[in-house]
Amino acid sequence: MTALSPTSIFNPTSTPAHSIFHLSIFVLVITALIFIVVAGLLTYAVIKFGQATADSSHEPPQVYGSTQIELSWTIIPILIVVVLYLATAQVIHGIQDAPEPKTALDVIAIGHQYWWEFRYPKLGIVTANELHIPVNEPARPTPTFIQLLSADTDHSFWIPELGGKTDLIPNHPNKMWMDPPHAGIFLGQCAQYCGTQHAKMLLRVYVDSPDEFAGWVRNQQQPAVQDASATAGREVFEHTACINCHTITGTAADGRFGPDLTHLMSRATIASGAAQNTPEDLRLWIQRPDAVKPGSLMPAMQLSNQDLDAIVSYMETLR
Ligand code: HEC
Ligand SMILES: [Cu+2]
Repeated sequence: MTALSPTSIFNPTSTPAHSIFHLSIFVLVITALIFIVVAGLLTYAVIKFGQATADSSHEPPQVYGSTQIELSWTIIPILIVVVLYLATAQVIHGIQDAPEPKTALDVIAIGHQYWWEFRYPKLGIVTANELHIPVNEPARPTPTFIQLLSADTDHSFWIPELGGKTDLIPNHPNKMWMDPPHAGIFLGQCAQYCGTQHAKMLLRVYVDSPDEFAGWVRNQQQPAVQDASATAGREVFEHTACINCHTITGTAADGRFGPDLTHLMSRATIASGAAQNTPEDLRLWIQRPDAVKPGSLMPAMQLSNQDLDAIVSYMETLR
């Protein structure tokens, strides 16, 4: 198969995605067989007996109250349903009750209108929208176990190639896991309508080689760099309401309503994939978030051009 979309459900790359894919093919085959048998019998009957004739001897024999026929149309469907039920229950059990190995990576994903917060409690990392996880190696399994929470309303976490869709429900922690066998970028999206900007609530998962992942972790664990060339922008930032909604470690900013910006430049996109992380898009975003994502919960801060430029230069130093 070529040219599959990056969010194709037909290209499973992780154990849970594989078992869901196989189950869906199995269900599809059984239902296709039922369709062929029923449609075949129907076509046969229409062709054989569809023609009205004056001679009523053409009518097939009429059967009344056959226990045999009634048993067969009761038992066969029951068997089919039992088989489908058992196959589904086995897959659900295999995914939901998989034991978490000691070497697994723990992540907490929190859905917000309209962005994703990712916390790595054991590593002391907080980031947004772009999730980094290590490749799973059979020799030393490092699957990623994700606890799913919500800060406001219902969302749904779905990376079709890596795992099934799982909801993030307020006050009801859910979990899911994935064990991708090779590196790459996997895309996904919020799959539960959560408000105006639900469609621009994209997800990006970087599956890194062990070395790349260790490097990423080291960088994320550093406090924000204090770059002397950006002091002016930092001043403006620290004296604006930005700090009530955003965190930058090592500064006065410790808000949690919006994404952590400590390592903003380590992300390829901003605003949950709504724009690329370029100086131009970043400037536009800070000036008028609505131009990028109408209805987003970040307000336009009415900064002067000078302050805006200073803040953007400051943001560019947050590697
Ligand atoms: C009322 C809270 C609030 C204030 C004040 C605020 N922001 Fe935001 N900001 C948000 C929210 C919420 C998002 C996420 C929006 C989305 O993706 O839908 C965001 C997103 C961002 C992003 C994109 C981050 C990413 O990784 O996607 C940047 C950069 C940003 N804000 C910078 C600023 C700056 C600079 C200021 C001050 C001039 C500011 N914000 C003021 C709430 C706020
Ligand atoms: Cu959502």
